[in-house]
Amino acid sequence: LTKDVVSRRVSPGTRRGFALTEEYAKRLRKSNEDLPKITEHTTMPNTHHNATTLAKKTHKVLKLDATTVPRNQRAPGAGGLPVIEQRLRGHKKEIEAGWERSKFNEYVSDLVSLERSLPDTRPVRCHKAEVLDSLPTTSVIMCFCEEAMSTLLRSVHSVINRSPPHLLKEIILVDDASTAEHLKRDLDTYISRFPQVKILHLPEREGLIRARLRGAEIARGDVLTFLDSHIECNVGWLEPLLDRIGRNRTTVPCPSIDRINDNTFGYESANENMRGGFTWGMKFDWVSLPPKEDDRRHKDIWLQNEIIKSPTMAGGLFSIDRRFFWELGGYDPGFQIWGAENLEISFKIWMCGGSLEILPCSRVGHVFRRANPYKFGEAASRLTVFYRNCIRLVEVWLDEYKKVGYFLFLEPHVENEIANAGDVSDRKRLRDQLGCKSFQWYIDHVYPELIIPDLRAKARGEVKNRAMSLCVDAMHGEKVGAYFCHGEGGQQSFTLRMDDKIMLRWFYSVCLAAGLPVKNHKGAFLLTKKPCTHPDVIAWNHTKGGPFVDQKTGKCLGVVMLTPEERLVALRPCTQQRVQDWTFQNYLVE
Ligand code: LR7
Ligand code: MN
Repeated sequence: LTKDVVSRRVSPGTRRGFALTEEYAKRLRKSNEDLPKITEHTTMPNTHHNATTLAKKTHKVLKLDATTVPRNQRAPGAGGLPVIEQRLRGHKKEIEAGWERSKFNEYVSDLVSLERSLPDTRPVRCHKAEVLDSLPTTSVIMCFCEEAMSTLLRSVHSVINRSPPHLLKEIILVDDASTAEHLKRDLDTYISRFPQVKILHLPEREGLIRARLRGAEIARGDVLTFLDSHIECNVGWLEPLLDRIGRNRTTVPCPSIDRINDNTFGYESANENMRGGFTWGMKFDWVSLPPKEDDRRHKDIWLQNEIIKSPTMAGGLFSIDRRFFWELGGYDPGFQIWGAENLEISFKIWMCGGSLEILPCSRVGHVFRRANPYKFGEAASRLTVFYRNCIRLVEVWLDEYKKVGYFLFLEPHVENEIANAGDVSDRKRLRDQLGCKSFQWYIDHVYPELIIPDLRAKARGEVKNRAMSLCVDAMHGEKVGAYFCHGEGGQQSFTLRMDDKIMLRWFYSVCLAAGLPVKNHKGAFLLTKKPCTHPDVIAWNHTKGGPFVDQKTGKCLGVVMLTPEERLVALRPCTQQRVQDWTFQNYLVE
């Protein structure tokens, strides 16, 4: 191996990289000497493009370097730069087809080298950090379903090129029964040149959660590192992760997730002052650091192993001690296709004796997609799959808070889906056996900033005018309408709070308020939406099935017809007629 190859196949020690101890540097050199020689091959193998277009599109092979300076600065995407529009001219059809197939700009991805250089996005202070001389090894597990060839291979190359060989036990690719032809033979041929890469073609679609379990079952590294199949590992990404586990086997570190632009494939640095939270709809959410944490980070700019303790993880990218993963029972194998496993493992890690961290000194880019390139199956939609997974999660881990989860987002679907979510008694038993702490403990100690909505209310659900067969509809924008009742909740779902204000849905802290006078309707005022603490918010007198009377003006909730299409709700002089009577779907206090 030439010196050049060695230097580009290891990751740390570059400008901002962490400090190398002599012992660690020795191990690294040794592991590089043991490397089998690989052939340079960084262009796209022939997949759905015919040979001529491929020849036109592939540029000179880019020699990868792990520093900030690309070798061929003009290659598309080199150095993590966005691919410029000029390159796209005259390719509209192919570009559209690529979006359709992969839900990102696959045409652009195909232009970018499979081994491009990236900007080093680690904070400068990372160079003060040191890692243990002796680190655990890792198996990298990457599941994919209908992934574009170029993103998949770029992911694989980035792992091979930027992981010290002695730490990378193997890469396990799990093909979750993709139907695309190129993900079978072509892929097998391509990766056969890499002895450390194994591929598992699942005969049946398992979904990402069980696919990960299949990969984890055959993994032999000390640590499991899970990655999505459209990522790029940046320089020095691996050592900080393994270092945290080497120091404490119950620590579960995640890299900071940079963004690979889904249109231009530009590599964009992540905002560091964020960590993982969640919504009561059981969705992962980025939240800003609480002031105390933020302060600590700003004051202590030379902080050595800089870490952010995080209540949850996004789900796709993390390392975990292999034995610890199985002690925790892996993932719930009852989870289908996509979703909720990220919160399950987050809650479980914290509640059952571990801890979860984000490491700003470890960077991995991810292509955020707005839609999925794979199907959700015949029986259920994307949403029902997600609901059922949420039900399993909530039943097993949320204790008395499960009511909050159910009420807030899953209604009105929850009733229908509970029966479809499957049996969770095994998972509950597992939690008991592990002796995990309560969800209350998790909130108190890990996520005290979490806002817990007040579940008490006088009434909930749609607000129906029986005489006119209309429902109050929050719509979008300023106005509040009266529409036919669709029964789907959403914008027609309200809460009559204990303070007599009508709030949108269950949680938004937005209430119905008095707005502008209505032209040509004497004494009528439109309704609008304001934060529930705003002085224009209306408190109502109401008894079941009767009128809503504004406590301040004595006016009643009514309907004005502005045009035959536009019906809005308004405050109007009371008439004692049935057209001003309203019924909430559920009255909770008599
Ligand atoms: O049926 C499937 N089989 C699969 O193998 C469906 C998906 N997959 C693969 C897929 O090819 C991909 O590699 O599983 C991986 C994740 O699927 P994505 O990329 O469609 O998911 P996502 O990136 O939109 O969603 C995030 O939340 C998911 C919840 O189940 C997973 O935890 C994803 O790993 C997770 N991704 C990340 O955390 C990356 C950072 C995103 C953020 C924030
Ligand atoms: Mn993803």
